[in-house]
Amino acid sequence: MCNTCGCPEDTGNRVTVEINQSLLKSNEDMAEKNRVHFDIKGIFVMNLISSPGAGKTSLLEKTIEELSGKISIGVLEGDIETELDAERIRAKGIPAIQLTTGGACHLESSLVHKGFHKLEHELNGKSLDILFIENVGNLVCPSFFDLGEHTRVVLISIPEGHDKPVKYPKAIQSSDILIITKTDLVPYFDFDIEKAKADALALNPSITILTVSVKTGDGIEEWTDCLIKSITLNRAQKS
Ligand SMILES: Nc1nc2c(ncn2[C@@H]2O[C@H](COP(=O)(O)OP(=O)(O)OP(=O)(O)O)[C@@H](O)[C@H]2O)c(=O)[nH]1
Ligand SMILES: [Mg+2]
Ligand SMILES: [Zn+2]
Ligand SMILES: [Zn+2]
Repeated sequence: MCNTCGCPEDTGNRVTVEINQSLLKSNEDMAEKNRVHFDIKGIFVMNLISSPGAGKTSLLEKTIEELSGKISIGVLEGDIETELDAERIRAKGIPAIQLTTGGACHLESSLVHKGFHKLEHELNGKSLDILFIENVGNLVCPSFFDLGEHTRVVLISIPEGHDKPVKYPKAIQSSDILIITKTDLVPYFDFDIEKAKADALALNPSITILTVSVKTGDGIEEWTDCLIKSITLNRAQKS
């Protein structure tokens, strides 16, 4: 794990380990506050994590196309630099706040807290059914930082290779849903979907696994059904 993010490192340096633990603890405290904020407002929140380019924003664009008019959606877009992803979401008519970390390789709950209040201000009293948080493209560090989400979703795309679940176990173990993306590319890569699924289930037996392609639309209905069910279940649990 990298030095800048505060994730645990095997440096043998007790001071570094203590600082990192305190950083993670303060992140967890703020994540709990975020969850309370979300629950008071009745908003179901998903945190999307993946390597750069696995297809997080593309999946959000497709989801918006399928569900806008049926449910109200908001997005917090995490990136190191630029407003590009937030602009892509806004172009679909959905409110989006860009969270730029200025170098940090993951989102932290304090930045999400600020972003959520900014989004609320923009919404001007309008409620949301679901808030997506797109994390910084990175399959390592975002796994260690709770943002206050209800559900964490990890995306692994076909070009990345089927060994990614075993090589990045924390991403699988800390997530509720695994989405294997870009399945239209299966003919061009040696990606064994059944192996990736079996490895993910061995690491996390309760993980839900979906396969999608935003290019062909394969698996998108299962994904949007899963979203609607999650929103409904979250509401029933909180009422
Ligand atoms: N063939 C194919 N390409 C896809 C699919 N989904 C996304 N892409 C392409 O993959 C590239 C990256 O997609 P993004 O949605 O920007 O990926 P991301 O995970 O949001 O990337 P970062 O925010 O930079 O981490 C783009 O060129 C997309 O067009 C898919 O289902 N099939
Ligand atoms: Mg993106
Ligand atoms: Zn890092
Ligand atoms: Zn607040």
